[in-house]
Amino acid sequence: MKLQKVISFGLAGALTVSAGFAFAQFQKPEDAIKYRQSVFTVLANSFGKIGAVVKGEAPYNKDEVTKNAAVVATLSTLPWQAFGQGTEGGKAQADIWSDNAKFKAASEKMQLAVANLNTAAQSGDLESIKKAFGAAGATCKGCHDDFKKK
Ligand code: ASC
Repeated sequence: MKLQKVISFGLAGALTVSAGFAFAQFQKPEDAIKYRQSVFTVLANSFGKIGAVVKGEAPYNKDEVTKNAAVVATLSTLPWQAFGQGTEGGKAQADIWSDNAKFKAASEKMQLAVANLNTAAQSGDLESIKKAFGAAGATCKGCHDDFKKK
């Protein structure tokens, strides 16, 4: 095989694999909806556990808060890939797709805020944790106000 042919086959193969991956991940819109809702459920659970500490409803334990903040930070990167074209539904408002740049900006704001919460958790300073938690919660609420059905 000529080198050029080898390269073009290789490129076509790579494109097929990457496109195939996007489709293979969610075979039906309901799969994407279930995926993003599941991520938000687990994320909210860990975020809520930190919230209980912040509100004084649970004792402050640095290791616990650090673990939960790490879960939140990791999961914060995941839901967005499950809001692709054709996956409208669940509690998602249509604006997610019609004003996707705004949704993306809101998702990035949230990811930054929870990364800051993760840093604060590692510092072990409860006052910084409280501040970072408040800022992160505001990004959750902001996105819900604009993009989540009530
Ligand atoms: C939570 C949770 C949210 C946010 C939001 C903050 O604990 O489940 O969705 O905080 O209520 O305003």
